[in-house]
Amino acid sequence: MNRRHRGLLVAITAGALVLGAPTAASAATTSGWWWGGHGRWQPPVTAPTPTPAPAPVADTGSSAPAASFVEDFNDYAATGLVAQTYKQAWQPYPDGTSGIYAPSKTVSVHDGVMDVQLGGAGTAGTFGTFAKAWGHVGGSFSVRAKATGGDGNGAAFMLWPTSGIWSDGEIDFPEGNFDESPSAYHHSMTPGQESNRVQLGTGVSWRDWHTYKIDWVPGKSVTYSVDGRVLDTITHDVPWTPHRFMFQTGNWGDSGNLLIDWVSTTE
Ligand SMILES: [Ca+2]
Repeated sequence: MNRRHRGLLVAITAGALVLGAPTAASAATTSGWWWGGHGRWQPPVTAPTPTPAPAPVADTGSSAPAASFVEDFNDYAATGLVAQTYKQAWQPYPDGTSGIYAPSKTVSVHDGVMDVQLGGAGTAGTFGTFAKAWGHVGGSFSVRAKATGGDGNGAAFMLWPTSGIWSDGEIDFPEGNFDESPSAYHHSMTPGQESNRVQLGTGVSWRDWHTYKIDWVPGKSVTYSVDGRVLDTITHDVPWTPHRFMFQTGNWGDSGNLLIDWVSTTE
């Protein structure tokens, strides 16, 4: 049985968090559990539809296209204050989600990077503004990241369907254990076959800085690149509905740090 099916397909409606049993947390302690292969945990929790709010002016990098959102993480934010300081850029899961995630205890911003502590609580959240983060239909999605420590843990950056319906398409990049090389995973959109996916190895290490980019043309193609080097362009199982760009880390493994220098999403 696929562990993702055994896990939590959690619907969160406005004002009501409905969370299933945290089976994934216990499953994560079993041997052989890893990020990029047969055993991943449950699909990401579907976040509540954000209340439209006046969108603050986002930080705009000079090198980015005018239509893109860029966050360089240049403003200091102590642990517990990132959601407030970066409300225009970072929409974390509520602490306690799935019994795994507690972003208010793990994430800080200093020295120009988002610093995600590993080895305690897990972290998950969506990049972008409240107004637009859940509405991506195509575009370019980039992140520059590295990790130290965290063996046995890993990260998955992904485009996840806003509908929460897995067959609307899952695009993961980069994803993998920190003590291994990250990959891209392009999932099937055939209902019941969503766990089938194409894997594209990067050949690079989490231990060094790399820039990972997804170029998504709705219904047509997804191109995966690392440091400007195209891994492949995939033209099947290409989503066409709204997605959000997010990442998650687990609450297991060694202590360490996932560092995110900047993130860019088309808006
Ligand atoms: Ca930075």
